[in-house]
Amino acid sequence: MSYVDEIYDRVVKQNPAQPEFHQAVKEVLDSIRVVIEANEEKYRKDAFLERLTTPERQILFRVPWVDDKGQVQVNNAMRIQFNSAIGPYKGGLRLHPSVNIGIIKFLGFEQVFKNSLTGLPIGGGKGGSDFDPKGKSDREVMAFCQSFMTELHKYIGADTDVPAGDIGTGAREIGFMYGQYKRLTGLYEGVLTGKGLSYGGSLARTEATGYGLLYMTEEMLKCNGIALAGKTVAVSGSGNVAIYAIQKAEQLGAKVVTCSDSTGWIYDPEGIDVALLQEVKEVKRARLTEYAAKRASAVYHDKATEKNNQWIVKVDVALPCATQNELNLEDAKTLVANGVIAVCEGANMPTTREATDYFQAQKVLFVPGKAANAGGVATSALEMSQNSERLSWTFEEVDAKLHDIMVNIFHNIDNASKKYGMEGNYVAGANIAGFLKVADAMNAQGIV
Ligand code: NDP
Ligand code: 2IT
Repeated sequence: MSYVDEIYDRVVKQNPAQPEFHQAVKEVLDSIRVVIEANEEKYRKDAFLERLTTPERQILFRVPWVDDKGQVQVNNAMRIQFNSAIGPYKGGLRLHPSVNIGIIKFLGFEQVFKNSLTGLPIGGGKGGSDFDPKGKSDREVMAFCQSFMTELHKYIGADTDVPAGDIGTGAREIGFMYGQYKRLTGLYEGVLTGKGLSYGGSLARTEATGYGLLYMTEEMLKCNGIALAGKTVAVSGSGNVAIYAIQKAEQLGAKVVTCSDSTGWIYDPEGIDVALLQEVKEVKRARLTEYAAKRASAVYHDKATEKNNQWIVKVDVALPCATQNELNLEDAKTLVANGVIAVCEGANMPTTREATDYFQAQKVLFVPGKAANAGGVATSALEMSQNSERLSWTFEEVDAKLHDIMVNIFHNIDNASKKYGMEGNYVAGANIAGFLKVADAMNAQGIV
């Protein structure tokens, strides 16, 4: 059996009941097979793939906190420090009831290659908890965040591991966590990114993932002879990534006609009103029904009563920005039948493997999340730089750097796809280009 296949079997056996982790590993291994098999004995002797697919460290802990009724609650939490070959562990913290070790491991594994693609010195990690911030009071969220950080602070630091936001972790949660870290350690340092602007955050970090996704989409379309302006776009999600993806798409002349949350989705043929969406989601933390109630052109579809989702709408470009495996083969077939040209992933692994393969077989331009959503973590790395030099850059400076980084990532993955004989396969290009830098650093540092 080939080394790559052996390793996939090993990962499945050693990490039972972690389908998302298996899925992420399989996609990377399938892409880098061509690199590994050119030098298989050396990689095998060094147990290279065993090391690549096994986190350097996994920290599991409980988070006790007291709710508003005086009842003690206990959540499970974790931080996976996956790979530090090219820099301190870097990656978000997810707060969502679906969080488990397999999901955080898949996210940490993806982060290793994503962070490598940014060209910046950041290793890969991820963390989170099955705590659900939805419906909790600010005091309850603070109680959770303080207890979470009381344990996590032992393992992180500006030069060791720098967490950030992800699903359920936004500016409010990062603020509470930062305050507790500072109180426990006495250090005023860049240990978290996505901080508020008044205490070390970077301008444009809030917008970065969504904006970066659109810079990537625009460059990729341009290099394929297609203009983004004038195109119709479907976005899923209505959180941090989705909101700023919609805003930038509209600034670049596209019309975004959908967005969603976990309970329903909006079809708005006039184009999503971003200011209204921000008011509903960022200020009121409300459901999309409130958007529909205030916007005459919007139609609300309830997921509890309707089986369909936003992928049934006829669009040129689809940008899944909610969560993993939210776009399946059936959705892909509908999008292709409706003439979709491009799919770029704002979320992490939102497209199932079957749907990804179908898009590629149908010649739909497809950019995977580890390249397309890398603008968020790249701007986090820019926040780290600003914190280290005790300076802050203007919005325009950070945005210009973000734009350059996304354009560079596109050309890097495009070139890798060509070099390895898979022109236009940006999945293979991203996995190979991301892998090569990490592999080089791991090889140079010996068996550690
Ligand atoms: P938010 O928590 O801000 O928003 C998440 C959005 O997705 C919400 O609209 C949420 O709806 C919806 N959603 C979440 N889980 C589900 C689910 N299980 N089913 C249906 N809808 C769901 O998160 P972000 O926007 O930050 O993250 C979105 C995606 O982007 C994630 O995959 C994340 O890992 C990825 N990402 C985020 C980056 C960042 O900088 N924030 C950087 C790179 C990638 P509801 O409110 O109803 O739960
Ligand atoms: O998935 C991701 O890249 C993020 N959630 C952002 C991580 C970061 O460190 O900014």
